[in-house]
Amino acid sequence: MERTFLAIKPDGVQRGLVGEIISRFETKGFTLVGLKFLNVSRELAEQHYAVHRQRPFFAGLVEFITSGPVVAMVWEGDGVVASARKIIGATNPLTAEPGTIRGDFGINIGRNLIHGSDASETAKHEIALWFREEELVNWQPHITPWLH
Ligand code: FUP
Repeated sequence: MERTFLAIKPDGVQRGLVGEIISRFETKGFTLVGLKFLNVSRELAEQHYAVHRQRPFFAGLVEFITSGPVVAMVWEGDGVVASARKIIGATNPLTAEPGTIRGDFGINIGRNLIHGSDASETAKHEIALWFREEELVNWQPHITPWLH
């Protein structure tokens, strides 16, 4: 079963959007298999955003993601990587479609509320970076197997 890594960034937490954001994936029918609330270390932030190391916004990105607590999650389901990206919306909240998380709640590209893995391989790498294997719960909802 496919998994993705999602993180509600400090702005999502500060604005009280944790429940709203989690709801979108839960009501869609995906399965939560990992969840933690943490202050992100500079080391983890730099590893997570390593692909952006040469970009001008890298320092600001690391500064921001370490500025306050983050909700880190792993969600499971067929097609969850691509579907979660759709639910999240475009990187720039100003151009993200209404109905997406960023389209509904954001206006600033540097404060776009949530991270979602961009591909299955990236997801595997990010999950391993943020979670130990024993922190993930292997389970399947009994009543709605057809959702997956
Ligand atoms: P996304 O996959 O939609 O989260 O976006 P990217 O991986 O391209 O970018 C990672 C983060 O860098 C974004 F969430 C916001 C930040 N960013 C900027 O601050 N400025 C930019 O021009 C592009 C990205």
